[in-house]
Amino acid sequence: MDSRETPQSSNAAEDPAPSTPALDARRNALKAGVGTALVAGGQWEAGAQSVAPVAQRLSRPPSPATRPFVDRMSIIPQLPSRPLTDPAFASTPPSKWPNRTINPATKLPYEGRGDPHQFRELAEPTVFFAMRYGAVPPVNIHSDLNPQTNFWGANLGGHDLALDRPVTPLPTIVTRYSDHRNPLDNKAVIVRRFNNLPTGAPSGGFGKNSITVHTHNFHGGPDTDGGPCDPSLGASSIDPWTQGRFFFPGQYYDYYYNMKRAGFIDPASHSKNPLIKTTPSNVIPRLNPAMPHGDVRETLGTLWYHEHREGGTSANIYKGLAGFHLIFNEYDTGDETTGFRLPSYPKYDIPILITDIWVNPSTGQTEIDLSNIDGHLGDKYLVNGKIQPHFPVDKRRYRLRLLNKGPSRYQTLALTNPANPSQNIPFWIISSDGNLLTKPIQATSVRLCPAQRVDVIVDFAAIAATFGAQTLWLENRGIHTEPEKPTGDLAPKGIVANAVIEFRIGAPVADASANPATITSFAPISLPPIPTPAVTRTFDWKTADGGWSVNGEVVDCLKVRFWMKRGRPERWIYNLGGGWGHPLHMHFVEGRITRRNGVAVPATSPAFGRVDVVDLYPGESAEFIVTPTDYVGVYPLHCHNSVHEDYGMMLLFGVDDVGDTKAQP
Ligand SMILES: [Cu+2]
Repeated sequence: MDSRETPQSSNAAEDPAPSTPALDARRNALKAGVGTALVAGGQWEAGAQSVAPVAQRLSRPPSPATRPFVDRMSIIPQLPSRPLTDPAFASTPPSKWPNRTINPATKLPYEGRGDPHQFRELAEPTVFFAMRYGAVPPVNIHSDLNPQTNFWGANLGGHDLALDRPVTPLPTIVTRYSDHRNPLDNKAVIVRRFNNLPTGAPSGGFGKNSITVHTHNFHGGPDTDGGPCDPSLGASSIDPWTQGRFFFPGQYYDYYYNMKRAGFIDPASHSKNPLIKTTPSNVIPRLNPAMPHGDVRETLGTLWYHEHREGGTSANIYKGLAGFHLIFNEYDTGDETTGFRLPSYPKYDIPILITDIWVNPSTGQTEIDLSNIDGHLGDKYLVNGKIQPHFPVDKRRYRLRLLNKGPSRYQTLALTNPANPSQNIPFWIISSDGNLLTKPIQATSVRLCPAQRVDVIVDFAAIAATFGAQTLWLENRGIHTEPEKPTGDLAPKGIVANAVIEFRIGAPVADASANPATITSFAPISLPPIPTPAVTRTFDWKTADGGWSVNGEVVDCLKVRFWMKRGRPERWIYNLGGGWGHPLHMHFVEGRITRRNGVAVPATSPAFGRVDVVDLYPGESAEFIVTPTDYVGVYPLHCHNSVHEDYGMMLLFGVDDVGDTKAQP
């Protein structure tokens, strides 16, 4: 047999990576079901408030010194679409049902997917992308450091990885919604992802080569959601409830995006008989006659996609397996001369992926400390693959799409004129987690916890004129020194170590984009009314003995903790115990935060918008209103400090036509 492992054969074969003993012990305990037994015995509640001693947390030496703003920020390449005659598809065209034929070379099915694409008969794909995941060749992240060898990425879909080499951040996927004014329009998409990751021990000792890709937060079926679980570990039987989500080296996985907004299924087609279990295989595919492409108010714009396998997400994202997925539409067109006239993509609409890394001074390589279950904090900002880069800008308006990749750091971002840090420099917030607000809101700072996105409009011409700035820092003022929580305090402005990017303002150029001050509404993309919830559930996010829990239980990939009913609104109460911060992410549904710490969120706040991450600081609580629509199946709810997620802070919930009313799932 070849060097790669057959995943069905044993647990040991699943993970060729020798990871840290602490993580393995934790995962083995989870796999052995120890967690459930301990819950039954009440041991989780007795757990210590902190499982990692402070000395251990602080024991890492700092990264090597690097000069700020030496390297230029990269623009992330865009993934090209491909014809079906491309080698990526020619021998096995994408189909609704997965290709479970056994590949003699790997002894595995050609495709990792277990489920058929839900509702695919309503919109057969018309646009095709491919990408191949693999190791990134040695790459320069700063001129003062040696080339880095621990990153994984994906290429632009070319057949030959030696010619079309993997990059990180992953290529930007750009798609469009089907035009909601034209029932016959169809822009449905397939992204075929090949796993060409190395089969030996991973570089740097971290990373898992069995992967699943979540597009955060596309409204898609469980087959395409990139869920974290695969209890079957590649078994060849097809069962709609297997949660078979992984694809292994040598396999591919077809992800299907129908490019409709939420609300495209006719509620009258929901099953009315509670005795008939609604599964992905027996849902009735019938379009909503009132809105066959869904509800325009459910439009998303800035999404990102990332690896999400249970017990390995933090290492795999840290290793580079994350990128942007942008969706344009009839109004947010990507062209500043049409629609809302937001700055044109790609020249003046810039996706910016921010993360913080640690470079081990003894190896010179980017590494992650997985022994600390509280999280991982780096001491260098890595922005589109460069440490503390500079970026030349024209003297005009830009749309910056900011993503905090995590794994653990909460950010509070502001613009600083290094020549005069006392100035408060305004910009415009236009979206929260990829959802346009009702209109642009002016601000001088924005909070961004792990996995959150914000689109901002920065008018470099106005800032240069008003404040005399020639350069401008995007600066993180949030103080976050212990991985499990931010302090909530702000550092003074103008500290160079806190600078994420230095913008260098150049000459004025033509600008046809709208002045955000004159945009009074993003209608018809607008906020739907907040529905009256029919069910209330409470979720306590807290420590458990040796890990992190939701309501005292760690994740169990064989257990669906509660069931939502399609179309029925729910109120979720999130409580944080102890002194921890948790960014809480629900797949598949955009929700509304109606109250924070008992206080109603005002309609004038950016936090009034639709979100998929609830950014809770230590001791906070929130009320979150969510309504599942269209798809049935199983999805995760989890903390997006991905180290917490890997150590158990996740659950699976289901959506069907019956639902339950468990108050504390
Ligand atoms: Cu957490």
